[in-house]
Amino acid sequence: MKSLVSVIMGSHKDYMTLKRQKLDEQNTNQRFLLEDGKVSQIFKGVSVYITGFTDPPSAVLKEIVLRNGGSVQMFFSKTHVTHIVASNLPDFKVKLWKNDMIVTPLWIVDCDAAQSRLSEAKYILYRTSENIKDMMTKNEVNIVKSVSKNIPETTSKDFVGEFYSNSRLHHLSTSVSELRHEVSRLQSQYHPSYMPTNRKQTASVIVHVDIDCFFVSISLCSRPHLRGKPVCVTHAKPNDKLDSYAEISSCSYEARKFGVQNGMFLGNALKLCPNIITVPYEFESYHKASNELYRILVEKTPYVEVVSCDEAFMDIVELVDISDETLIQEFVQDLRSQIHSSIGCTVSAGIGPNKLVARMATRQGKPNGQYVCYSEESVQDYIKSQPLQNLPGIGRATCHKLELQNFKLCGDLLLKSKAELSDLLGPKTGETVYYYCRGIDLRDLILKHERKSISVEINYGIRVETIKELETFLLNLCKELDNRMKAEKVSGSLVTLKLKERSENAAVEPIKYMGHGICDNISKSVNIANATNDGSVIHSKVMSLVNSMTLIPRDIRGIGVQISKLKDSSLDQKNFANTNKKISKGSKDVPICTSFQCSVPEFLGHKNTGDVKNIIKNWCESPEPYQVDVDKVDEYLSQLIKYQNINFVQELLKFMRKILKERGVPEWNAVFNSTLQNVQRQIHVILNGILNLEDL
Ligand code: DCP
Ligand code: MG
Ligand code: MG
Repeated sequence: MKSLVSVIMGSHKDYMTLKRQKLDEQNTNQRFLLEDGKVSQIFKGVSVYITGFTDPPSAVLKEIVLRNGGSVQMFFSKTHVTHIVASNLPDFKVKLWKNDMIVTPLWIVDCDAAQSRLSEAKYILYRTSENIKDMMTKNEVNIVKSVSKNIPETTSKDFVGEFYSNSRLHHLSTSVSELRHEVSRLQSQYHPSYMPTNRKQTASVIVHVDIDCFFVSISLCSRPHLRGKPVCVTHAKPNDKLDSYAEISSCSYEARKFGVQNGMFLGNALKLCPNIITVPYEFESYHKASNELYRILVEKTPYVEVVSCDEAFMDIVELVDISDETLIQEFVQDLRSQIHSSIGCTVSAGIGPNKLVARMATRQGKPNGQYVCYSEESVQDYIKSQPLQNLPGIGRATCHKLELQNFKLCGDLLLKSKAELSDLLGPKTGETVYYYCRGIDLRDLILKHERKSISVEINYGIRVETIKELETFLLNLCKELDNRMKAEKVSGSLVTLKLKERSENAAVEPIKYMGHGICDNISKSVNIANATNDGSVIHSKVMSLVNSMTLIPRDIRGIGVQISKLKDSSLDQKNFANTNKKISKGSKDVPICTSFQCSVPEFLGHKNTGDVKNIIKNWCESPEPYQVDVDKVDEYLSQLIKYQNINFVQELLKFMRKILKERGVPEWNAVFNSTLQNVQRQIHVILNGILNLEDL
């Protein structure tokens, strides 16, 4: 065999061939070393490439594969690798390997445990049409469609509401924004003179509180007989089996003793803890408990930062004598007891000079305890001993890079300069890690929040056949957005439509029932001249985006609408250019609604049809159409349609057309046509009808 050195001047291909031969030899040697020459053959012909973080780690997987007659490749190659093993992959790799067999590490573990080569079907990480076809021909897979679940049709008007009422991620994200509102309300209730501003952490005593296994603890309040048992909260049914992909949102500390963790699939948890008891979500109760938690905190001080539904920071510097650690301990003990007796859940706390240390100290206190790490000396000692993965916000990839260089604990990095860490991890992360390892946190306590955007996005259960169905779905989604904007008292002027479209080679039905599978992300935005919080106006803008795209409706797997450039809606100006001054005061008060039941919408503060027509007339006679005005009229017509006041819609359109026909200005005709199209589209969607153009 040629040595690697002898081919170094040759082609890259030669080099790689030799390198692979060498690795194969190493594989074989290791195999025989491991089993005294007796090798199980269950992975014969299997050549795996293990990538990213895996559970169990790659060294363990490698050992299993080799022990069972397979081989492990250090580099990916289509010709040499039969199976890619990964727990998770970034989007670009999913696309890159869309036609390859990607299995979860569990396949290797389970084959080893069963001492037989199990079908990969249950262990495929992402399904593409290719690998599904492949498995279908081998008759190995039950197509996921056969799973029956009670999901309403995408276009049904209940879909959006039902999705959001069952989606825990939705509850988690909206609960944070609702809690921020609630906290600012409580701040003004309990501390009327307090003006919210973000607060530097210098000279602070930060307490971090976090409820122990929050969702489970709430469930146990009404099920005391389950206390002390392994319990988890999940959407699954009690008779779910080992292949359940239902995610565990919270598990009791008794379940954690078996290795069960939050975020694990129920199937995997059942393997670790067959007696685990599942209980359903109780969103309303979480909501009440979170509000009460924050009420207790804000009653004591306005310096409270909302972190999540069960977790907050507070600065107690003005509440206790901070030179006496015993007093700090007592204060936190009392606080925890008060929370426990009020909401029935135990809570843990960490105390430190900043958010970083306080949060890490909570870990130490869990469950149902507290840990103070406040003096300079104790902070240094404590942080030094912490594994890097305990640093909040420092991801796995960063830890992995550091581990490769043999850095495992925060203390291991103390000799590294900021510049060295920045070179290794990039400037932002490098600097954060540099400070965090010294127990320094330069962030403020966030007490004032400014929302940049509001989104509604659903990437589950989306299956539409036609643009009309997409339009109906978007209308429901925009109504949800309308509700949220009104709840937040904001309006916005930039609308973004976000779609997930099935990638070219992705399976029509992905592994997760009604999930989105492998998709391309598409996003397109449009400005609205006048900030709005009216869902129907947003809908018409979104539809203009849809109409400007080439879409295959049945390939859409995720739909979202975002509104940004937000402003306080109570400051919305009623600025209809150049018009208000010409409203005739004494016009006849004609009731707007002539046929259907309706409430009367306002147009720039006017409900009288005569006044409305005067404003519109004045506008139609101005030299050029202003976009602000077009939007206002479109918005008003949308509201009339929503109130089913079609007669007045028709009357206004006739009225406008008459004036514009006489004027014959092309720009104005274009504006009228686009308004007319908007109206037709909305009438079609909302009332399933169409305006009779003859009558216009
Ligand atoms: N949660 C969730 N999904 C996530 C994270 C959290 O559903 N990815 C929910 C369930 C948790 C609650 O939020 O009960 C609070 O999250 P924590 O991270 O605080 O977890 P727990 O309170 O369950 O456990 P711990 O005792 O570790 O805080
Ligand atoms: Mg918690
Ligand atoms: Mg928490």
